[in-house]
Amino acid sequence: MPTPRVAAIHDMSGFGRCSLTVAIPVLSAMGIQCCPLPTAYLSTHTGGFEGYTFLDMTDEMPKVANHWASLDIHFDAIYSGFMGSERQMDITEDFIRMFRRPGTLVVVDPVMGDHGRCYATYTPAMCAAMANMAQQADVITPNLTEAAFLLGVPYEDLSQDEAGCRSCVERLSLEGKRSVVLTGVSLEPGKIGAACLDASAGKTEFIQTTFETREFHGTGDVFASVLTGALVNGRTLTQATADAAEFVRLCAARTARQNLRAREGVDFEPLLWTLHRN
Ligand code: PXL
Repeated sequence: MPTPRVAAIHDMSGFGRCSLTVAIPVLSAMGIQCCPLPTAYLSTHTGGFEGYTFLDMTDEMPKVANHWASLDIHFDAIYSGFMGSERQMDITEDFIRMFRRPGTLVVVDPVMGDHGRCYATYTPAMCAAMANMAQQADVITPNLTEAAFLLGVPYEDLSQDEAGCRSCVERLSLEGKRSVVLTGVSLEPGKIGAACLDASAGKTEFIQTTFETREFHGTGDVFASVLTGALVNGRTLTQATADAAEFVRLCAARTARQNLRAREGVDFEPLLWTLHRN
């Protein structure tokens, strides 16, 4: 089988383990070629650091897309995440239109915020543009905060029990047109996982694993990268969700044992081998 290829449209944060510094190694470890299309270059991510640099790469993106198109490069999946400007959502939408072929999987991680608040560099206009762009996706992977933004409802109004999550993923599926993996779902104390609505099966399932003591930055990116890789490798949405939840759990457990600060992300590198496909 030829090596699958994924276009990854995210920022590159030099320190802090998120977005491309997670997507590239994770997809590579899963036997997938990752072609990065950076949206911005930051010295660190924006969660927990002061004074980070931010180089916006919006103008570069269409040039990269045009060059790739001129080379007739095909992608098995397009996987997007953190965006640096409003226009990048339109450019990403154009990219999807340009490169989508029958069978191309489009995963949009609508990275916008966490714990009920949006990230420092996001504006309401960017959140609206993200919701618009995410309509192109086959699969979206919002956390509860991002789900509230996409639905245009206050975060406090989303009830996080099973019925609430079911209703949330159903509303986010655009009447069954796209699959939804809602992350950060905790159905009982000490557990964490996701609710996934598989649009092709028309079913919602819950995956719960042990919550490993505390939260770390970038776990959403680790989750979405493993999920994307697993889907590209032929796993079902439920299997891919379980794979992603288990890898995040392993990483969080290891990182907690090492006493690392949350802003450094999860210490995933020594665990990449567990993702290797036979
Ligand atoms: O993990 C999401 C993310 C990605 N990229 C950048 C971020 C964040 C979250 O804070 O700041 C630059």
